[in-house]
Amino acid sequence: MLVVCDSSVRNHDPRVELHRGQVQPAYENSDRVDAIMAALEADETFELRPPDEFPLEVLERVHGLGYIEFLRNVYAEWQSLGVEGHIVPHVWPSREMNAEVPDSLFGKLGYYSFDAATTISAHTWDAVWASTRCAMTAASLAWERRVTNFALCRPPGHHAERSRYGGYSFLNTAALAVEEFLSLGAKRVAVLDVDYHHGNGTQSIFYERADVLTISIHADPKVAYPYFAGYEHERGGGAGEGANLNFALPDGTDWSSYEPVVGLAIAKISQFQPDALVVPFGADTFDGDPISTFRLKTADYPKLAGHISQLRVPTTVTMEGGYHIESLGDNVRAFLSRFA
Ligand code: OKP
Ligand code: ZN
Repeated sequence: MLVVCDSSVRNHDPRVELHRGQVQPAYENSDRVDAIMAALEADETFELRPPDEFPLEVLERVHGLGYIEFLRNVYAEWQSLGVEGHIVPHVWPSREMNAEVPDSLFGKLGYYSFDAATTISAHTWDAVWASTRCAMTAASLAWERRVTNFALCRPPGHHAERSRYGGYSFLNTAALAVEEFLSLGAKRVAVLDVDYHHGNGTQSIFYERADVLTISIHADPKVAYPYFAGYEHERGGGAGEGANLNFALPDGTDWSSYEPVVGLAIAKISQFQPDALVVPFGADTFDGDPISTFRLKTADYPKLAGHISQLRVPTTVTMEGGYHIESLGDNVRAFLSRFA
């Protein structure tokens, strides 16, 4: 299987994360990529290649221009303030406020984000731009060769909205893969998000679209991040009514309760008859994941992939979460091996 990857995704360095009232080492760190790379490099069935070049404007298929410019410039602006410490927003517009983009960097940080657990560092832009190029290159090659392949994206992307970052995500790699498929001639594209967390960004980007079916299987947002999206009553709006589907599962979900839901999602995708598929994959559904509560085992990932591969359409898997470093390489390889 082809793996599109770029070492510069290692250079996004959040260092710290605000977690349960403590500033602690970030769960989402570059050890994750190293673990996945080591596992795939050791297996000769995977062929690694770098991403292609793309013009920056491709990002406007998904993201707002003001947001793109903000992300490109935020670190330089931060440095010019002469401030110490990590770039973390501390104020957001409430629902009562009619927000406009403020001039102050601290105001802009709140305007363009939705949580305080997602920090920006010197090379965040280079990393997230490389990560999106991995996703778009993979989609383009999956389309051309009519195969399933893997974009080793980092950090995650599926929480990123059109103009807001959060949930460790800045640019929505899965959404950009969808748009790449559409630009190459796909008429309908499906997204099956199997990260532990709801893919709120991808949902919101395509919410009113009838040509993109978004399905996410995740922990119930009543008790799990992102809390404010991922409910089952969210079914798409306008022309996209019915083209978004959420499966919200309880703490402790294991393969025996996860698998039937995968079956429902696959049936729905089959009916939709997509020309291509994007699978934002998180290994944070794993039993040992430090920030999650599902109970999937390493041996369950090939079974999950087996269901998905029945769809038989050009498919790009984008890497999302997964924070149990010791098992991450094995889990990703186990999942991908069933497609290879
Ligand atoms: C990203 B992906 C506070 C908890 C914040 C954010 C979870 C983002 C998960 N430290 N949790 O979907 O794996
Ligand atoms: Zn996740």
